[in-house]
Amino acid sequence: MDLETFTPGSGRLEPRAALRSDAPTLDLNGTWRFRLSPTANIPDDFARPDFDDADWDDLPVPSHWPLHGHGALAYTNVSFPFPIDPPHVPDENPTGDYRRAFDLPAGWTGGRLRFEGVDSFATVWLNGHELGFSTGSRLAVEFDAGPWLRPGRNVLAVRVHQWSAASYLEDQDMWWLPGIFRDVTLTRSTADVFVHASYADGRGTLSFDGPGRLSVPELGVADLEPGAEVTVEITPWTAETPRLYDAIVTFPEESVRLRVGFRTISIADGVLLANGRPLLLKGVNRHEFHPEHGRAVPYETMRADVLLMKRHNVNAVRTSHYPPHPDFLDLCDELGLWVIDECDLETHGFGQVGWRANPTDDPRYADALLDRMRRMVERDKNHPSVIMWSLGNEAGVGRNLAVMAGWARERDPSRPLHYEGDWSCAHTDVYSRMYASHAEVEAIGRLAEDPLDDLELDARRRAMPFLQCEYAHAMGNGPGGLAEYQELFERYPRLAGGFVWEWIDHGLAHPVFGYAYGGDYGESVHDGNFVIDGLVFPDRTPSPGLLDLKKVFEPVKFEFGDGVVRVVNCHDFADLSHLEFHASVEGSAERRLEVPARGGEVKLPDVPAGTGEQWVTVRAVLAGDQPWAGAGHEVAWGQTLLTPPPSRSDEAAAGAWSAGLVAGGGEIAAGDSAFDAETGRLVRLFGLEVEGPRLDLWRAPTDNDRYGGLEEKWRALGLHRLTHRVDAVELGDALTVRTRVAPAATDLGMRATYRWTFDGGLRLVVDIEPEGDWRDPIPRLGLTMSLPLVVDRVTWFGLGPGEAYPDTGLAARVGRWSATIEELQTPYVYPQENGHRAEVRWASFGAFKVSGEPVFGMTARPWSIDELTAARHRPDLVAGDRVHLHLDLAHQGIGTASCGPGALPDYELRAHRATFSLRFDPA
Ligand code: IPT
Repeated sequence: MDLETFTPGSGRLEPRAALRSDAPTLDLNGTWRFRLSPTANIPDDFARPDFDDADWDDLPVPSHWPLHGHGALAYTNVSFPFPIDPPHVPDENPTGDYRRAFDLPAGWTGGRLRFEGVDSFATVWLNGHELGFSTGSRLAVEFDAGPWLRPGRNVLAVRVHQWSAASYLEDQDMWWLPGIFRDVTLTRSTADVFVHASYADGRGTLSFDGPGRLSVPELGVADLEPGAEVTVEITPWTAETPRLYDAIVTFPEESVRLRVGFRTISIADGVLLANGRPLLLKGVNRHEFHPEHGRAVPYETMRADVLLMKRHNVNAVRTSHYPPHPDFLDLCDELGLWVIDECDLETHGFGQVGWRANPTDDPRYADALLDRMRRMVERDKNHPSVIMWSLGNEAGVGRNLAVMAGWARERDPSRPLHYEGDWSCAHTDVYSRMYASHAEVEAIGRLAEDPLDDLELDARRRAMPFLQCEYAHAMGNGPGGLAEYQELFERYPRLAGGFVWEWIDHGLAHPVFGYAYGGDYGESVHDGNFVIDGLVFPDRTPSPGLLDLKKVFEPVKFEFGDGVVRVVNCHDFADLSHLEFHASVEGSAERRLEVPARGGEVKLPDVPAGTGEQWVTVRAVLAGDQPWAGAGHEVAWGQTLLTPPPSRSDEAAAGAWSAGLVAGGGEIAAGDSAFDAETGRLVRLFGLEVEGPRLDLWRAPTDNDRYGGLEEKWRALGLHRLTHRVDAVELGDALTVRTRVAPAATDLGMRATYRWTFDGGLRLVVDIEPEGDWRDPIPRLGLTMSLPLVVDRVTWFGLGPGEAYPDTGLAARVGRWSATIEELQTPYVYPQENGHRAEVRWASFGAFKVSGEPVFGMTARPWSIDELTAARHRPDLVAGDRVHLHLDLAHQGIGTASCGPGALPDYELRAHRATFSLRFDPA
């Protein structure tokens, strides 16, 4: 087999739509016989029906063989894991041979063997006869089996090579996972149909191409002929209101069922419209992934993805970076998501060699690229959810894009074309970018972007809607900056929104590491944990980033005034009649608010004023069950302050400070608390042995700190190895401890003066004064202390229940929260700073309580920051016998610099003069 051919396949049938047909179909999934060879040059005698495969293994189909103990796993983002020398491939070319026998039902004649996805180069034999070969891993292919089928037992054999000339087209940022990873069927269906269902001026128009006759009983449409058009009274399809109509197309030999959604995508005055109204894409990029099955994703998992997205106010998906399993698109039609369907094309690794020999611009690859585009469009053309075709991802520029785009425009003028890799937008209908900063997005929103050299192209592009096909890289802790992007998307009509990178962490379940990432299987070339950058953890638990995204994407907004709330409907299409509204003050029962379907101002219920700080929370929940969530599911919420906390001066006045500090025996005692007389450090707190709070500037770098370059700067400064020098311990009415905190080998430092007073509780005021020329942001400004493991639950009043940093934690609300130490940890696959609770008024640790004056940031862990910094996988973190408590004044923002902009200037933490006060009281 010539693996270095540019030809995408041979012996294949014309691509056609994925359809539900009543034609007989045989499911060929299941257990196949399997043998893996390290090279491609082995005899193909295994394809003979009488070949003895007794010493082969069993392998499930669909699956990837490296996830079943055969061969090696590898992850790279951009880099090709073999030399760049198209169309050549390495001699080491894992080759999987598959065999399975099946019995043909009596009376069966003819049929097609259909493979929904084989990674990567597949040759197919039926009863020893070679049917052909195919490439294009994430695309369906069919071979005519008819002439070679025989009654009774048939033997199907498939040889799958991992590497071929086509591998240069499949350099997506993901695990390299060969195998027959999607369904295999033998079907007697041959039908193809292209349904056109549009919506304008309150009515739907329906027609179709292909032979057959189309009926939509619910609409009274019967036996429509190809090419004929009917106008019908319908409810249009939108992601918010995914109304589908059952249609049936009958042919002499079979009939197919499909679900028609009427909708029209258009662009007018540079604005993206659906059904004539502006469309704002609140999207995510979805790779197919399952921690055990890789891209062989079970149906229930696909469904779980769509449900999770819907429940987190996501309304759009980009199928990065290949067409998904066809069932996924059915789910998007049914449950309602706008989809950018992306072609299985990425040649990113050529970027590392200056895009030399890029297949995108190599005419010898033109057929292969066109083949991929055709197979995507033909397969997916009937989905109302699919609103744009994307030519691929990160494939540079070149002539073959024109070939793909030209064909697609002709075949399907109803859908705009997308491609990000060519900023001139020569072949697209929308201007798309990835990771553009807020400032650049703003400029584009104002139509004030830098012009292209080619003025004609510039004028074309300036008339296009803009979207960010990737933004807010959700790697590890973060992303920060979501609210600011959304604000821009909502402000400028040209901005059609975007797609957060990315949906899920691709961590593979691993017996030692918990979840594995690049390098964990000994790959020589890999991109580490760059594959762990999702909004959900590998087991699909939402990360704090997804909760923030839900908040930012809320389709209802609350604007509070004096005793009133204005409810603003931000849906693109729906009104508010599917929602119920409730208001409550913590501790009191919820009261129902009557909100008009179009929104408007309503009075907040009168609540008896309490003594302490009180907030009103208003929530919008589903009034009834929806297909994607049950009644009561919260869609949006808002809070407003009802009663402010007592002011600080009142508080100070309330407690009269007394000088109960007594020196003796090497200690300075304050009731059952005590300080070391030498160092002035707190050693006992209300009877608990503690290691006293002291100034700390370090945090375990986040992925954003790390890849964005801050960690390197911080380490160069030595912020991870601060020294503490005590200059004076002075005892008067207060205990004053004067210190200088600084790393070795620099003259930068901080003067930290701790002033303790005692009145039954302990009050601490820390004055911090930087010395020297601090240029870069610092990780953190706070105190670190540790205590014995007597504490296992923390109760606090402040933002919660989840973590929050200066530019994240939008999902956190003011309230009284409680969590165990374990629950306070966010289990990022790659350990890093996490779990910080913000704007804490007070926190109770069982034996004692800490109060802010007025607030502080709180993190409690069963391991130290150094241990967290050193850990590379979750199992590296082992709970010790102490609780490490961090009481913080400030943190550096999170940003999204692992790929994209860092924290916005407002969220940067600069070394500055500061005073920080806290109280410690016995429980
Ligand atoms: C961008 C890729 O399109 C995406 O697949 C992913 O790799 C992401 O980066 C990083 O996680 S391309 C990058 C050069 C901006």
